[in-house]
Amino acid sequence: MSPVDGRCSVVSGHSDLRPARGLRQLQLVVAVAFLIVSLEHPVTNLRQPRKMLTLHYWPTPNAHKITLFLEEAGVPFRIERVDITKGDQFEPAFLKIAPNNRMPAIVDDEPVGGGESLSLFESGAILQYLAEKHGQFLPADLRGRHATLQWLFWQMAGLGPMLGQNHHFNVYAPEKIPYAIERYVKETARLYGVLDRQLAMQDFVAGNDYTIADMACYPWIVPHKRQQMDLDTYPNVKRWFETIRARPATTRAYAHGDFYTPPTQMTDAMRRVLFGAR
Ligand SMILES: N[C@@H](CCC(=O)N[C@@H](CS)C(=O)NCC(=O)O)C(=O)O
Repeated sequence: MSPVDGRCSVVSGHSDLRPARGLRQLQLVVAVAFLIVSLEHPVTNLRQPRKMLTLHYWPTPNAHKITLFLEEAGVPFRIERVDITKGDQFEPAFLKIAPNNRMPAIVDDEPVGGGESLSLFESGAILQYLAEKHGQFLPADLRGRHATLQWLFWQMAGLGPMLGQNHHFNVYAPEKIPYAIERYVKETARLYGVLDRQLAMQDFVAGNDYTIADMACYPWIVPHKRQQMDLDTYPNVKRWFETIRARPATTRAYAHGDFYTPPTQMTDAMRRVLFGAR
């Protein structure tokens, strides 16, 4: 075989293909320097145990909130997958950090002030923690801070749970119950109306800056078609939605879920895990 044949050139062992001695020494120096830098670097840190922020994650709206923050703020993190369709949320190790058997959850090995790793569940609490730790996406002034937390709580107590019920009765329920569908579609429309009126007055949910309140709401507006909502009816929500969708960090945040393609139909096994009320 010819030495230019790509399949054999790597394993040929021909001395004429080896780099000259000087070049080999240079390669060695570069490799050692890379190793030394990697040992301390926050992302490639090779020392064990590795201090990191771990996100317990499966690609759903509540988890996208957290990747939105982490990508916007440029915080290094690792993902631990919690396959909620197979029941990972009931594993004893996961329940120790998230006793409500729901993800997302985080474990931060480097909390401010040091000490034990800090674990948290509930996406709203996680967003507030990260915003306070990194000093981003939560205004420091009294009014701005509480406007943001107010809309964050609105999402956690209203938008999320109601739209979740909309998904349940519209998409997942094996039996189509008109009363339940109508109830949650109407409530969804009411909440979209509230959001639309708020966004008519300012660029983002809690003011003119992008905050954790927007990060909490946006992933729940992504599936608007499945909620039977038409964004043309809510022009301010549509403008806001398109603005956030166009942010490079939003693309990076959602790419973490690219490994998973949700099935078009929910299987009985998935139904038992998710709706078996364990
Ligand atoms: N209020 C919680 C809700 C979390 C939640 O419902 N997570 C869902 C996925 S979006 C889950 O883990 N479901 C697993 C199950 O239902 O067993 C939060 O915002 O973090």
